This record gives sequence, C-alpha cells and structure tokens, in this order.
Amino acid sequence: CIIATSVPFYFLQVSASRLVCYFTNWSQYRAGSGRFLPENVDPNLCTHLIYAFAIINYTNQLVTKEWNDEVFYTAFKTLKTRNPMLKTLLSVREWDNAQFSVMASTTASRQAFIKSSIRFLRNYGFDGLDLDWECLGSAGTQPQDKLSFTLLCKVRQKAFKLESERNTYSRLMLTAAVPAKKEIIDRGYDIPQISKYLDFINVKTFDFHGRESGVTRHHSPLYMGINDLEDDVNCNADFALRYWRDQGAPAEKLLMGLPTYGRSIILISAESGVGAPASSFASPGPYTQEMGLWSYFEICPFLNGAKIQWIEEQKVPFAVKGNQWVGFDNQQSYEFKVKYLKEQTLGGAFVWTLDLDDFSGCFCGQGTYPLISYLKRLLIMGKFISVFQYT
Ligand SMILES: *[C@@H]1O[C@H](CO)[C@@H](O)[C@H](O)[C@H]1NC(C)=O
Ligand SMILES: CC(=O)N[C@H]1CO[C@H](CO)[C@@H](O)[C@@H]1O
Repeated sequence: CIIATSVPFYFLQVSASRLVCYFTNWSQYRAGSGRFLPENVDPNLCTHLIYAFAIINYTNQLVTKEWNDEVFYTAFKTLKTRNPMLKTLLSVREWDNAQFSVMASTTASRQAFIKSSIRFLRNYGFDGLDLDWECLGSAGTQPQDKLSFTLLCKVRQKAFKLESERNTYSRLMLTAAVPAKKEIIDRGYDIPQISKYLDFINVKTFDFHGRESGVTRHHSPLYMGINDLEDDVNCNADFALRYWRDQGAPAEKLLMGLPTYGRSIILISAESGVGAPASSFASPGPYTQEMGLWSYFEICPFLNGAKIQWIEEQKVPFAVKGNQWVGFDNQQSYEFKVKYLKEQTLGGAFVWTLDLDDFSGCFCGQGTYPLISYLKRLLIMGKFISVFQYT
C-alpha cells in the first residue's frame, strides 16, 4: 500500500471544531499489518491526539503503564514538529484497582496527584490531561465519588492556571472522557459543576449495547430505534448529547464519540434484522483478538459477500454473513453524525481509536484512514459532498 500524506492543518483553519483522536498503547502488540506504532500516526489528521493510558500508582502519582511508554511519549512529542498546531494530551485511567477513587477522596491525595502530573506532563511535552475514571457512575460507585470528581476537576483547573501564570507557559488543558448512559451519568457526574472546569468533554456515544440483551442491536446509533423500549430509548448519541447539554454542559464543550470499530454477535435463528435473537459475541478479529469487537479494517474484508443494511431511523449500518452480525460505522454514518453535531453546534468529535481505522489503507481500498480522513473533511474542511445512495 502507498501511504498518502494529508493536507496540513495550517491550510485549513476554517473551522473551530475539534477532531480529537485516541492512540492506544496496546495496538503495538497486534500482528502483521495490524501493528500500530507512533510512526503510523498522521500528525495532520486530528487537531488533538490523546495517548491512552497512563495510570495512578499507590502513592497517587501519575506514572507510565507500558515498559516503552516513555519512548512513545517522545515519539508523540516529535509529531508536533510536523504540525505545530497539534495538541497532545495524556489520558489517565484506573487499571485493575480503585486508585482513582482513592486518589480523588482527600485533599492531600488530590494534591499529590496534581503536583506529580504537572511535572509529568511538562517533562514529556504533553499539552494537557484527560481524565477517564471508567467506573465512576457504575453500580459500585461510592456516593462521595461524585463530589470527589468535581473537586478534582476544580482544584486541578486552578492548579493548571497557577502553573501557567508562574511559568508563562500556555495553560495545560483538562478534559474528561465521560459515559453516555443516563443512569451512569446520574450516579457519577455533577454536570453543571464539572463543565465549568473542563476544556472539553468526550461523551462516549458508543458501546450502548453489548450481548446482554440477547438480541442484535447497533452499539453506536445516532437516534432511537423503532423497537427500543424502556431504558433503550436513551441508548443513542442524540439522547446522550442532549442530556449532557440540558443538564448544563455548554454545547461547544461537548464532543461526540465516533467509533472506528463495530460490535459483532452470533445469530441463533434465520432472523437477521435489528432485534434478531443472538447468543454470544462473534469470534475475535484476526488482528485485534477481542471477542465481539472488530476494527474497521477487519470489517472491510468481512463485507465482501456480506449483506449490508442501513438502519434508516438510527442512521447506521449493519452487515450479516452466515450467522455473524456486525453493527458498525462507515463514511455514510459519519456523515449523518457530523451533520447532527454541526446542527447542534457541538464542539466537535472524538474518535476511538486511530489504530482501529484502516490506517494503512491496505484493507478497505479507500485510502489511508478512510473514516478519520472523511471525518476531517466533513468536520474541519466543512465539505459535505455526499456520494451515497440512501436506501
Ligand atoms: C509512584 O510513583 C512515584 C513517581 O514515579 C514513585 O516515586 C513512587 O515510589 C511510586 N509509588 C509506588 C507505591 O509505586
Ligand atoms: C495503561 C494501559 O492501558 N496499558 C496497556 C498498554 O498495553 C498493554 C498491552 O496490551 C496493556 O497490558 C496495558 O494495560
């Protein structure tokens, strides 16, 4: 395959929209053409890159997770020499422990974390920190965690401001990746408060449905489905983003999450539409090796000989081959999502993740990064040249 380079951003500053892309430290372990390294990142594709993940250790310090994270951090920083407008952030998340909750719980531990992270971010040349407290809002959330998170955002924003005034550096950014399901939001997030302190908010508008329902459902629909009942009526990007906004988050701080992967499941009858009975997750993709999750570059070969259908009311596609069913996103669903976020005057989109798109261009025959390049064209260059036949 031939690697094309994209138009640098400084030619394109026509839009205030953000296009935030996540890079994952584990994509380096994939086999063959699935392997993804910092040198596969196109520095002119996204306005912000977020490195996932760093962790919090038992003395509440921000630390690396992978043996070679430091090498990658340096490579990340170097990307900025090829696009001076590019901003990079480091995402922090808990890993096999409840350290986020411990760290956020007292003034002293919050301060320790904040101090260590300023040093850490500056040392490696990051422009900000992204908070990804995965279990905040889950059933096991302690009642005080909601308040702790608000306080963490508040003191951190203040600390970042002070640090930049003292050093005349530009202020470090503070962002968060947050849930899209109503009951999780309600348990964990004081929306009006945290929205004051965060620079932008990545609403994870995907993974709405897994296998638990026992039927086929798209995991990242834009709108409610005709068969959605009860809680399911809230399981779509439109509901989640309106909910965040109506509870007090400014629209321009909200980013819609777009997946570059699909969710696959096994059918157990001759039915294959939305709501068809299904059992377990489909087998792992050859490169990503995760049950029920296929990257876009693994979906493309599957689409050969598959029956592709468009869920009209939800504006997303699915495909069926044999007993395998996958709900995914393509350029067409991206187009509807970008139209929506422009109409709602949201702050932009974020992509989970860079390495799950067909970054090499070897699998889909649509050039390098077919989904994210298309997103850039729609979001940043504002070009809607639809080539799709809507059926
Ligand atoms: C946490 O990280 C800091 C900074 O690297 C280190 O000094 C400290 O010993 C670590 N604590 C634990 C418990 O690993
Ligand atoms: C913090 C983190 O996500 N680190 C991951 C980086 O990749 C390795 C390899 O898959 C994981 O084990 C780490 O958990």
